[in-house]
Amino acid sequence: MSAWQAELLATAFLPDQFPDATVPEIAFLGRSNVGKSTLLNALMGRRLAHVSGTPGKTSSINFFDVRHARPFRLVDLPGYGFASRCQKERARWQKLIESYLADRESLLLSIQLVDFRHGLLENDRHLQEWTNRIGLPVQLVFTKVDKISRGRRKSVLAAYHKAGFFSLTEPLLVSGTDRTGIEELRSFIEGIVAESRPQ
Ligand SMILES: Nc1nc2c(ncn2[C@@H]2O[C@H](COP(=O)(O)OP(=O)(O)O)[C@@H](O)[C@H]2O)c(=O)[nH]1
Ligand SMILES: [Mg+2]
Repeated sequence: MSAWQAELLATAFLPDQFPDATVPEIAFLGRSNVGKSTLLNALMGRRLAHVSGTPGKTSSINFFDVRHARPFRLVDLPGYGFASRCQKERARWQKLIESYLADRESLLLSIQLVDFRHGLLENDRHLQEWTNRIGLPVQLVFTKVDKISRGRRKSVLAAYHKAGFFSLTEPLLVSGTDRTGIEELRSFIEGIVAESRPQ
């Protein structure tokens, strides 16, 4: 399997800027700096998403069209948990994310990214409770696994299992840097799209 052919379709700062919901969508969300842009770029095989050393920069939702036998979209949601954003800006951004996740009829699944070194932090858990309450399926994906040695990964994951979380299937372990788990995540997403009803 090779990288997907993808292109940026739309950037939305407001719900009325969302493109028509004509294609199945997979949304990516996580705390700022979790490695979301790096992962999206690894999946798409192109630097379409902006990688930043400064967390909390992106406040728009970006829609990427993936060319495929069954076309679908990857949706890059703004990172959460960045405290120093001003309150008004934070409220706008929360409304934007929530209106997308709660109302988007073409949304199949959201992929929640969590840094493998930290596990689920308080705002990750709040998001899990909220998505669970609105009935949105969530797949957990742990990022930056290259920062933990192979030998330790199993016990780290077991500790997170013990602490508890919601995930559609067993969490996937990925690294956008050394490409661990990228092919598995691609197949997982293609499987979700293949199982979905035609729109
Ligand atoms: N070691 C390691 N660093 C990563 C990985 N993914 C991202 N980073 C670094 O983490 C920082 C934030 O990455 P970015 O993709 O912009 O995160 P985002 O804010 O979630 O979009 C950057 O300095 C990246 O180089 C990874 O898989 N492994
Ligand atoms: Mg980013």
